[in-house]
Amino acid sequence: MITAEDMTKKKSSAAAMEMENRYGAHNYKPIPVVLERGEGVFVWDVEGKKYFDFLAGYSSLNQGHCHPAIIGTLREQSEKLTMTSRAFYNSVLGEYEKYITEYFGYDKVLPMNTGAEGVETALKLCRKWAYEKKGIQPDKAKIIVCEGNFHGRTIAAISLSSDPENRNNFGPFAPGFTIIPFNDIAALEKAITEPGTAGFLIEPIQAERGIVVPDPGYLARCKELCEKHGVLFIADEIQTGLCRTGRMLACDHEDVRPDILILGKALSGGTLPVSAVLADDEIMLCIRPGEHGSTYGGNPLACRVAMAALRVLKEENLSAKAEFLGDKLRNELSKIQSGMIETIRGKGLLNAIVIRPVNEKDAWALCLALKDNGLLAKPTHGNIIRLAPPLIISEAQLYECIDILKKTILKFS
Ligand code: IF1
Repeated sequence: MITAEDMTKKKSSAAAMEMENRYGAHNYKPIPVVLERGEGVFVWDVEGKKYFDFLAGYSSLNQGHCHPAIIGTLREQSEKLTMTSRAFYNSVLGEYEKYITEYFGYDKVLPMNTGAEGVETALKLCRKWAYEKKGIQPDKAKIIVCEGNFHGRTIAAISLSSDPENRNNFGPFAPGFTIIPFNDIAALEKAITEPGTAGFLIEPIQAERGIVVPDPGYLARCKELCEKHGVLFIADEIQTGLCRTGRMLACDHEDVRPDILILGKALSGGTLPVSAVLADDEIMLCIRPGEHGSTYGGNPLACRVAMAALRVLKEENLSAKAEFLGDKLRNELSKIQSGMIETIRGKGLLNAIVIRPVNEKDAWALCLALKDNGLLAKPTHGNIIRLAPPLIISEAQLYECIDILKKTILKFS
């Protein structure tokens, strides 16, 4: 039983973990650390221990924890007007819509909240366009996706997933999706000719799968095939976008302009859920008043914060930083002489170490040891450890982290 006094006194990590275990759903298995404060690349646990954050909120913290410009904007707008719903206009939304559409070069934006809502919005836009512009038979639209994808946890997003863990006992699933191998042009060439094909939804790098980077030229070839067959190229840049891979968008590495662009996570600089779907009028105007939306989509607080978060990306030149420091990180990690390291891979500051378990020392055990040494990371899919710090990390801080990684891995080997 947690007493009222328990709730007020400063919680120890153990007490906080026990409270989550007792009162919260068990839909996660976190690394056993209880964070209380964040600033830049650092977080502190409730006992005051300091860590480098090498997960950065799954790339929602590209600008770092509690960025002063973003928090200042959040604070100012939060004392003025936070929410109107879209039943009325508000004084910020139009300014934000102009800002973000000019920032990325699209006619229009549809503002949502979570990444999954952004993906759902893109799927609905693609289907609407298929029936109303491409003339596909009602309810016959097909959208091609890639094996190993992660596009969220909604019923549609898991319907197009190939991962049993995301799907198991959540059926029945939504129809209309074709799964092909990632990084396989021949597979797309074949699937894209299927009658009713309307869209191709892809993560430019498969992050959740373990930072799987496709061959150079793959994205550009996919876009060419989509143009040739009148199929929409839909880029899920929720995790790869916003400077994470060394360009504003991962698609920019190959000069690919998505027909529908989905953003999320760092769009708010890690303050609150903000997502956005961008497209040109021919696609975006297929949705008419009353056909789609959400309670919080386009609220004035989210709009102000998103503009501040986007401004920071450019003003602090974070894509160039991610490119420069990412190369350093991969180069230094590849020098570590350890049988535990199978592969180092990534782009910009979206990287992973694939671990070869030595005895019972696996990726989880290594992450616990890294935690003890002051660096927080977490395995994805078994023995792959994602390494994705805030992009504002300095070169000196990066080298401190490389030393922690090296020391910890060598101690394991
Ligand atoms: C969890 C993963 C990462 C995403 C892409 C859409 C979404 C995500 C490419 C949905 C969200 C998050 C979800 C979070 C952990 C994290 C994750 F492991 F689940 F897959 F980052 F790799 N498209 N990814 O990465 O966005 O609705 O969450 O805002 O569910 O555990 P969301």
